[in-house]
Amino acid sequence: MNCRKVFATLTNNILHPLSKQKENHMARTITLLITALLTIGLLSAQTKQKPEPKVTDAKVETTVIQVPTVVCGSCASTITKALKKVNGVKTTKVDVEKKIATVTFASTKSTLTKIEKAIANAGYDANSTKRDPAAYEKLDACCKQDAKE
Ligand SMILES: [Cu+2]
Repeated sequence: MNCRKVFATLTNNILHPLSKQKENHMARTITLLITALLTIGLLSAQTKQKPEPKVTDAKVETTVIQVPTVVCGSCASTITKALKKVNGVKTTKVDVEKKIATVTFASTKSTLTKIEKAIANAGYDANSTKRDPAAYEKLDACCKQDAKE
């Protein structure tokens, strides 16, 4: 761009501020368009990445374990604490009334057998897995009521 052109443009802008506004407007529109395109690009890239975690989610299993020797809230918290230490276990919910433990776990990291074993090692029967007698002995007196009956 030579001096003359620059001068002409400047003069034009001074004389016709409207055209400058138009230019500004266009520049803004272009910026907005680019931003929009970039956003769409980023969003679609994220959408493409999403299926991966979904695959992992699909491997989360829910199991309902019979825990017939559970008698109180203390039992429930003992089991919950024990299961928290099991690799792959996501959630644990012990229902004292129904005597069941609902456990969600990543099947890639854990198995039902491992979960049953963890409950048994905490002193409670889990499905057909019998409790560890030594662990049972260490439980609070209130948690041993099933043996007295
Ligand atoms: Cu108890």
